Amino acid sequence: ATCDIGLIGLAVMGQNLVLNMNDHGYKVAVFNRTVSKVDEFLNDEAKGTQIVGAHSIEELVAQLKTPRRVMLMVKAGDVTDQTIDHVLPYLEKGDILIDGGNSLFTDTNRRTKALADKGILFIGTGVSGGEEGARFGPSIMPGGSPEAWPHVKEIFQAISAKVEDGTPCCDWVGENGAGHYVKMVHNGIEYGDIQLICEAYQLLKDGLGLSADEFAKIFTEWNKGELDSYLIEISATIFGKKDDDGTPIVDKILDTAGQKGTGKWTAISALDLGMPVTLIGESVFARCLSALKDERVQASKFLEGPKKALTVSEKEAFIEDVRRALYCSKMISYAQGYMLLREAAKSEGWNLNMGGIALMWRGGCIIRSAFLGNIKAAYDKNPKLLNLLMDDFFSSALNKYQANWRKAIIHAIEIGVPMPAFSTALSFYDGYRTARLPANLLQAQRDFFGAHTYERIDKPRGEFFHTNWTGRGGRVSSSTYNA
Ligand code: NBP
Repeated sequence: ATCDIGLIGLAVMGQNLVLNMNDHGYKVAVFNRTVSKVDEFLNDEAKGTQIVGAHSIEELVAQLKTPRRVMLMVKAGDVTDQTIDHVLPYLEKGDILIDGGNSLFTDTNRRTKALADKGILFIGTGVSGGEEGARFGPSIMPGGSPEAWPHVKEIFQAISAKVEDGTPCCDWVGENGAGHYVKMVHNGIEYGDIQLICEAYQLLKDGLGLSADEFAKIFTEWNKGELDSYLIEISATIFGKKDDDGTPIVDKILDTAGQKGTGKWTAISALDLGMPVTLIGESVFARCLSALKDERVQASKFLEGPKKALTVSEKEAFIEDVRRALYCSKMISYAQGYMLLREAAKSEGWNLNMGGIALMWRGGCIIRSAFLGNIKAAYDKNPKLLNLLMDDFFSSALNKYQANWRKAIIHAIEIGVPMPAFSTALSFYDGYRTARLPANLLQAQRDFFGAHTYERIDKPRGEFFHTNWTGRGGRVSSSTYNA
């Protein structure tokens, strides 16, 4: 047995990770359910490498040095469970099984425990960066059995992306499903970033009538400043790409969005934990609305927008308003994502390193950006930071740009452009900085119709009161638990 690691699942992610490991001097054995893909891979992309093909799981495992390391890059869900069941009979106590797919963190919690009972060390890891990341340096977010980490640390950090100073975008995240949780929130934030960019695009397109070529220039400029990021960069390239007939390809793409579930999982987790992660939620719903294409086309014939199209007098100034509004909304989205991480860590007993997570996302992955360096700096300055928005860098940027932010959204409302993510970000900002919200009235209503009781500002917290609002009710109140 001479191989350093075995990998099962030769689709786009698996193949590229294997080639990446090979580049870094690791000898990899590979297997795929459809076995013909193993030979195709060896005769094509992997030709001339030291990669070893296997035609069965037994053959794959027999190639591995002990303790054996087997990584799965297969479809998440039942397929991952089935594949684990197929590998298990060939493993021994102390071997390491790694799931690099987009698994739901609760599945990873379950698998880590079940495999630990069998003496197998399990890692559930997020791998981000798509095809190119996998090939040349992804962001890798591993969690699971802490004893497994020393066995994979070297190889994972070797193949991962690196930030400018050479630090790998891969470090231990935490126990059980922590790695997959962080990857899920990463994907949720990715949904948010994408939605924000799309809203900025529509506002400028409908508000100023800009062409794809003008967008290519604007996004190239934006990518040089505070918004410097992979998604802004690829958007600039997308706007510049022409179809065979010389017209921009972006203008020909059908406006219905797909999704594979990680944004939805993030929103569900936020609801479960009671965290107001509104921007990711709106981004998921925006994709759902986009998918109702036929219905929207029909509705467009019935429902009117504002009568007059407002014109923008200062074109350049308005583009700058939108840029600043995008930046402010993005700060809110990351603050919300970090609130969710903080709450999940509390609920799952994970000791998440918030600055370390920003560093892992700094390179290799889809949300990589200069901005993540500012998040890292905020947590370096104060590892116990309650909320990103309370860091000087973020609060002063919001204070400086909020007038532009409001102006952009007001204009969108006036001309009838939907801005769910921009506006929920601003509403969150205004809610979060409001010391007294109207929930006093809400509690009164709940007490009125359901005797749900309320606390008073002139009495200690935790003391509950009921008012007989109509003079007709009894003296019995409902219990005060929060569901
Ligand atoms: P897919 O998610 O399309 O998975 C394809 C692999 O799963 C193939 O090897 C396929 O084998 C195997 N598979 C399937 Br499908 N059903 C199987 C079954 N019943 N038993 C055994 N194997 C089965 O590939 P991918 O896009 O490379 O993604 C791999 C993992 O990485 C997924 O969990 C994905 O969510 C995650 N991920 C993907 C990306 C991305 O950008 N694509 C990024 C980050 C993470 P076959 O060849 O025999 O059909």
